[in-house]
Amino acid sequence: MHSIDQFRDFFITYLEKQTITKEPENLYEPIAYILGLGGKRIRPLLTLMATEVFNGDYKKALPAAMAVEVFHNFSLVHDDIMDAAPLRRGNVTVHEKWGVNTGILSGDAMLILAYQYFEQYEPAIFMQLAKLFSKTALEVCEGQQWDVDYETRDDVTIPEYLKMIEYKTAVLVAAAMKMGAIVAETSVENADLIYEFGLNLGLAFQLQDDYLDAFGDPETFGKQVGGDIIENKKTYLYLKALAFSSNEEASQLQDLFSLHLEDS
Ligand code: GRG
Repeated sequence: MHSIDQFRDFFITYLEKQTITKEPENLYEPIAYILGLGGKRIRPLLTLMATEVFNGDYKKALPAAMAVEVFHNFSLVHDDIMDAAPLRRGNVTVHEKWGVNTGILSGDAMLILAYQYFEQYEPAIFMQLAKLFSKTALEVCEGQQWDVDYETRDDVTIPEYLKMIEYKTAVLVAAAMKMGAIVAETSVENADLIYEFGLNLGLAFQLQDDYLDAFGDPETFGKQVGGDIIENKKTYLYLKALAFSSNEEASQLQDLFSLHLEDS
């Protein structure tokens, strides 16, 4: 089994070989820009790892890993427009550099580009990847819509929050892993199990992201610290703070925790 650092290197080498810049240049330049800004590359390396876990060749998973990373970056470009965010990965955001209209169009183009990476697979695998991708992309939209809606609501519950982050963030992590399983041509049962694992990993990941927004080091966080609070985002920390200040919310939180305890 290769190490996480090796998988990241394999992915970055593949990404750097991609020809992104075509005409019109100002549509494609932002795509190359955002993909070149780095980031942790967590989702694509999870795809490669999942393929290898199920005895597949990680090289076969590179186009699927690329599709996941292009989609993720597209969602960041559009998210930054919605939040009017000045910084992404410590650099100027796409819409700040090229304007909102180009940001929207480049994001749209990335969504299609992501899909095109699946065309490199044989029909049976293509069908499974495309189906999973469509379902995931829609769920990400749904999660993002809830996130937007909750900005103007003060009665968001913890279960609502958990569903929102499951859709906004966790389903893509889960799909990234399941795609690796699909490429490895493992059993449906294995693919479903790794999807479940990815969902939980994604939830933990978003909870940590919420925490870092409030307490992260501005140098390493790469975006505006406290941005969620400024945007009135309903994060786990926010809702927990609310729970401590309201008896009704506190008892709801207790019910939720005892439910989890009963489960375990
Ligand atoms: C039209 C399908 C469709 C979607 C658009 C904008 C949007 C809807 C969704 C955005 C979802 C979003 C931004 C979720 C946040 C997830 C998150 C924690 C992002 C940060 O991920 P990292 O930390 O970033 O992996 P790096 O920079 O490391 O890649």
